[in-house]
Amino acid sequence: MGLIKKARLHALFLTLKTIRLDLIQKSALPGLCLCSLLFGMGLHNPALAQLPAPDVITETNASDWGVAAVDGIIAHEDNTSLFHEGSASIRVVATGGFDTRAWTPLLRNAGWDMSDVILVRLWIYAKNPNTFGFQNNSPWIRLGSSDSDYIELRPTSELLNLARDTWLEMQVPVNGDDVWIKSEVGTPDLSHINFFEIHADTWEFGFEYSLDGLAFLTVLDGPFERDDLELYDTWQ
Ligand SMILES: [Ca+2]
Ligand SMILES: [Ca+2]
Repeated sequence: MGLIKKARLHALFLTLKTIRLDLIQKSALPGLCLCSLLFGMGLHNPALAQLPAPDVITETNASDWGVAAVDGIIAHEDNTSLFHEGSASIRVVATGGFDTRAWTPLLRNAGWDMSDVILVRLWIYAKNPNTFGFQNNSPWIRLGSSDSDYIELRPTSELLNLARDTWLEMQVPVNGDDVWIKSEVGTPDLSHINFFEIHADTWEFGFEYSLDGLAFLTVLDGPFERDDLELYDTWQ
């Protein structure tokens, strides 16, 4: 158990010691009273409550995604003919040869508390007819508090080429590791993340990909299959 959780439990213990349990027992609605008390103390875990369940934002949810490209045309849609979880994925099609991006929610106003999130998981299926495939270590993802305050995670290799014509599971540690290099622009706040964004670039021009099973996972969702993740350093 990590220091943060230990500290929280210790604070909870101290708080409970000061509670007049006789007052709770005398309440006409003791259960409600206790629930209200615990809610007020944060034990309802608002971080988890605010986060979307796995795949919700990649399940017939294209209307809440936005896309943009430096050049060419980029479009997106719900893809009900190619998916990995549920009954649809988010398909992004680009004709250009420079940076492209797709983000959710559309208004970049999610307000997600990702303080406890250690891993972003998503499945991706790419089609790229160009000889050398993707470029600039695609895909790179951003967790943003604003357009100028975000965490960026970029692989050390052309990872998206491994997703050509097959589903590839990506497990991206929020703190980065040897596979995913973390950088920060501005002062992003994990307790207030307003959007998830994914970028890709290609040699030559034109490609597409489909995203599915997007999930923001905490240590409670583990154990995770990758043994090279240094996920637990701050929790043990
Ligand atoms: Ca889905
Ligand atoms: Ca390019």
